[in-house]
Amino acid sequence: MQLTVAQKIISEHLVSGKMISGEEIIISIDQTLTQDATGTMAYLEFEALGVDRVKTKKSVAYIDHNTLQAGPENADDHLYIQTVAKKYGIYYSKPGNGICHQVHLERFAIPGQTLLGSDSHTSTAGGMGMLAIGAGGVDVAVAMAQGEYHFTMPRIVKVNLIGKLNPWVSAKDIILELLRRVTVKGGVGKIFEYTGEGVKSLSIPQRATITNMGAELGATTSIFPSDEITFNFLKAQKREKDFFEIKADDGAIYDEEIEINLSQLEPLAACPHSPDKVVPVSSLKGLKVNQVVIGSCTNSSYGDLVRVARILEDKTIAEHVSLAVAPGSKQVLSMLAQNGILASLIMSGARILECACGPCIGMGQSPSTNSVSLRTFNRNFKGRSGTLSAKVYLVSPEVAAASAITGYLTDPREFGLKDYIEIKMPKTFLINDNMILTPVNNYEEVEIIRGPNIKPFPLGKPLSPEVQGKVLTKVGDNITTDHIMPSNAKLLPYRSNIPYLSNYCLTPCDRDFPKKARENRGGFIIGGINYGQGSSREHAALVPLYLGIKAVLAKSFARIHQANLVNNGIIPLVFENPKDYDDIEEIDELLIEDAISQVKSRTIKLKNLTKDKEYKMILDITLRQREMIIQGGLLNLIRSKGKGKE
Ligand code: MIC
Ligand code: SF4
Repeated sequence: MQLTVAQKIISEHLVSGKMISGEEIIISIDQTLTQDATGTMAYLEFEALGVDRVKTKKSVAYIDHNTLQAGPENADDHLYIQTVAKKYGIYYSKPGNGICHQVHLERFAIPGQTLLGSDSHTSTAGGMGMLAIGAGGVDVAVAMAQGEYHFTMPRIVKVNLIGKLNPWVSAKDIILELLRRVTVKGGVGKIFEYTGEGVKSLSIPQRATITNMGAELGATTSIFPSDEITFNFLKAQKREKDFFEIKADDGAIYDEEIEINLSQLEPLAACPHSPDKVVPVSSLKGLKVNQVVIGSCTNSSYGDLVRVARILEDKTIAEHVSLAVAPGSKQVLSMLAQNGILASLIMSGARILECACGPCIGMGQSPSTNSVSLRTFNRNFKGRSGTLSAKVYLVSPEVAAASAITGYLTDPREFGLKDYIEIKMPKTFLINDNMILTPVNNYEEVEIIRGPNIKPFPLGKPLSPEVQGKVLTKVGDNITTDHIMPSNAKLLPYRSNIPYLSNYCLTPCDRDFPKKARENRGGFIIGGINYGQGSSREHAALVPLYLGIKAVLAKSFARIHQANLVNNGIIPLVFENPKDYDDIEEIDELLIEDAISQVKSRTIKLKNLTKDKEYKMILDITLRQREMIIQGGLLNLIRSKGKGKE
């Protein structure tokens, strides 16, 4: 049978199930990654599974999110992760070494292998031809303990790239174009697989920009074939032995097909407050810009920053602009420093930040009130920058750099640089893995250090026969995990402290939500379309669990969030008739009778006691997930079946 790249990798790793879209499958996981904002929970959950060592070929713990240390909390979390990593055979990438996805691409990603990461942008490694999936912390904990991952076989979308990018049009514009067409909910349940003659013209970091932002489509993952460009990248990283060629068979069958003609693209921008509100940069001409930030796991590679530096060379940023640059990794920053290019950035007025997520997750550099911020990042959700009134536009590094100079949103084709700046991939990157601590043999002697900020995580309870409670809040479409569990410099230090975080749950939508949840001892949340889009943060389920949320009723769910709810024993119900959404109001009293037998079926009867009505709700989850709901979550399910096993 002729197979696509994704199907080849899945079939090679298939432990059970059939590779038919919509069927539950189990695949073996070769590698895992965690970062520090999700890592503390993931490792607490891993410890609860009671195994001695990770079962993967390679697991890596990165510190890249919570690097502003305004108190001991973040440093305590880092120390916990460092010691837990040492104890269980996990590589540890120290703070300063770079953003997990950039470093993973450089030093660990392997074509043809599988990667599960507790971060939604884990798909970045798809640029290397790896099947790389973002998931909640407990799924990653289980993958480390058992070497496996359960998920629903996605539909495979062929993205046929034809033509070649014109000068000043960038890989970012390819994925922005796809977001414009498909939207932030259009990728749910799908893998985007890139093919066509256009693939050859894209470097690995460019491919990784595209697979990275596949997360914004809501996709399960995105993947490129591996070819001689992949080989050359690996060779330049002195990892040619990791190369494995993988391409789709002629005649492979895809579920859907999209074509993008690269030659017809122009510089694009995603407008506030969603990555799919995409328009041509030329249509925003004259927009005054107050801040420009270049970096994040989407656009902080060596090539990206060299081009930025060349645009900024011998120029000064506009008087009213603040420019910040966060290189993606120590490798990128040290290469810029070594060849002197860093000086062009500094001389132009750029504020050089450490190699970390930084402003992307609101860790510093919040823009001023009502200002316009251009960012090369992947998300521009309202308030994510740390400034609620800021208007954040997502653009390519080229647009960002040109605009920093002019002070207005600028199409780089009109910036006045005569020639396009071609960047050649270096023959060899500067390689020094001294910030990656490797697993040790004498792990029995390692003592895990837990600071006072690390609190136990809430554990779901077995499902009660009657699920009853009030509607605590009703929110609209496309609610992000940044709404459900906001993250910023003030809250991120408490990622291992669920009781503290619970004071902020859903507050961007409903300031009184935590109070109402406490007063009513939990209840129900009502959401619209694509509820829980965005990050993989499990906290968006753990915190509602802590507040006693029993079920979320929505028009549809984002993939990772739905899995996180189920993993924590919260029932994700979809309105069979979306009009019922309009009928339910806050404070209505809802009841699921005979819940244990009802969750075994696809349709659930939900009573509105206040209005004396009954709604049909769909519970579209797998058999194993139904068991999870009954047992009160994944950890309880595993425990019920014996240590570390299912
Ligand atoms: C994000 O970009 O929102 C994050 C922060 O990287 C999250 C993970 C988290 O919330 O810790 C993600 O994308 O999964
Ligand atoms: Fe970090 Fe931003 Fe990438 Fe998330 S999207 S991993 S916060 S750089």
